[in-house]
Amino acid sequence: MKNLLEKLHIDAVNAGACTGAGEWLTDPAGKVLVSYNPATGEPIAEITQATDTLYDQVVERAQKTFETWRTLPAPKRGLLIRDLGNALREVQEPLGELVTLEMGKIRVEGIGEVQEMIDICDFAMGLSRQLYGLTMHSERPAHRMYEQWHPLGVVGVITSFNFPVAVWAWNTAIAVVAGDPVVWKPSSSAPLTAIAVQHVANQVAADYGAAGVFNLVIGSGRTVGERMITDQRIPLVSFTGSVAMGRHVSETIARRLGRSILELGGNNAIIVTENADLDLAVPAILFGAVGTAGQRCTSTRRIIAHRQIVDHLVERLIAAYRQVRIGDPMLPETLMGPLVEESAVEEMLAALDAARTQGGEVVFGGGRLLERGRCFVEPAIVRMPQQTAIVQEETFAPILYVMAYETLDEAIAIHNGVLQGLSSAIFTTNLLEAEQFLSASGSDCGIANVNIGTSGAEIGGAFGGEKETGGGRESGSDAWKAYMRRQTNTLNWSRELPLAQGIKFG
Ligand code: UN1
Repeated sequence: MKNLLEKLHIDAVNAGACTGAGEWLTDPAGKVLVSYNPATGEPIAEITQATDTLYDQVVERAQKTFETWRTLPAPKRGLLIRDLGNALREVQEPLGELVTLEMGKIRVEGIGEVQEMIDICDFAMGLSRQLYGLTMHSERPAHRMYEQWHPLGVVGVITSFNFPVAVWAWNTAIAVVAGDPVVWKPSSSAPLTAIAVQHVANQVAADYGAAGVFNLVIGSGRTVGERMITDQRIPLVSFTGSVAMGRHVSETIARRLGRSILELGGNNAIIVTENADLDLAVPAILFGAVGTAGQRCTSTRRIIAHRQIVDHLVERLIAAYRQVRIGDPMLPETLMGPLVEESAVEEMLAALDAARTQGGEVVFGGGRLLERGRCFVEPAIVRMPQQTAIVQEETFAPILYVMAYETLDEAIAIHNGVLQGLSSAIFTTNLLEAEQFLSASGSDCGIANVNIGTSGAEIGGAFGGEKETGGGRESGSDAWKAYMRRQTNTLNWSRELPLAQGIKFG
């Protein structure tokens, strides 16, 4: 562990705010935050959190940097992000391992998370030459009309523990290419991964004289988070977290007429029809429900299976769940590590109790594994007679509810009968069923897949969801537009002044 921390420049005590290389900031008044390894319960290192004064210092620095950063041509800004991607390639393994150490996802998933960071850097680099605006035909002679996309300003990025570094990268790679400095508030459950990333970003920024582009402020939601969402200097805040917090973030930002990108809860389902290839469906469900110990926004939480195949599917799932090795997330044979903290274990157990009270039967797992550690559980499969209140909630743990259906219309109604709308999938070899699921009257989610699971989206698509998921889109496609301001320009190159709509004035 010591070796790993050294490689990533993590000290025993780390400053909780930073604006660039040699610009780590501490205030002795800052409260100490200890980061623990959820697999062992042992402390890893400490952080002196940012105070109000440091927060202001960081935002001022970012704001000042915006004045110059926005004038650098976008393809030049893209070079910085290209170099960030290359620097991340160099630390992919240790950074992935630190993710594992700090929040408990298995090592291959930690390394995969860093791959998402690299991928989005490549994407953003290409994007830096493709920030296209439209041109329009003016109704007036010798007039030209077009739109251009300008940098927006300082972007606040608030991330969650479950993808402690990838979500920063999705936002930051795009924002920085768009011309916006970023101020990052990482999760208090995964602050060390943020410090490691900041060190990498500092190095790259220094090569470009671009200190102040990547900024970090570590502190609680109540202090730093609250400051960010009320701060007029931050025109856009991208927030990943719970629906309850997201509602507060959205209301607060709306009050100051700022912009937000919200990435909130999911309650993702897979419909398995009688025409499904179960050899595909079973491993997809396993990865979706048990991967990352059920702690992805995109984790599979509900299975809606045709009544003809539901029993067989559950048998096969139980057989697959039996093979899942639970333990030290650093070991290559482990498929499921711990939950992030003990309170998550308690929430899982409470949800299972509620499911039982609501008529559910736990057909696999659901117990604590105290002999492994305080944050370890067995993943659970629960058969539910219908979609009761607890099934409609997102519990951030490896619980899979299974329900049966008769007709595809009914399956889609159950599927859409929850408040969240992030990711969804259907397993079928029947084209008509697949198309119905993808149609306007099919899945109501931001992501809808056929014959692949709900989690593990690629960065090239826009990522996000509908309803209580918050409507935000990050990452690929044209999600970059949220990080820029659109300006419509009309240019008159005639010697007349014709008015629009044919108005004669004076
Ligand atoms: C999240 O859980 O917040 O699609 C993000 C996926 C990952 C990202 C999940 N690419 O599962």
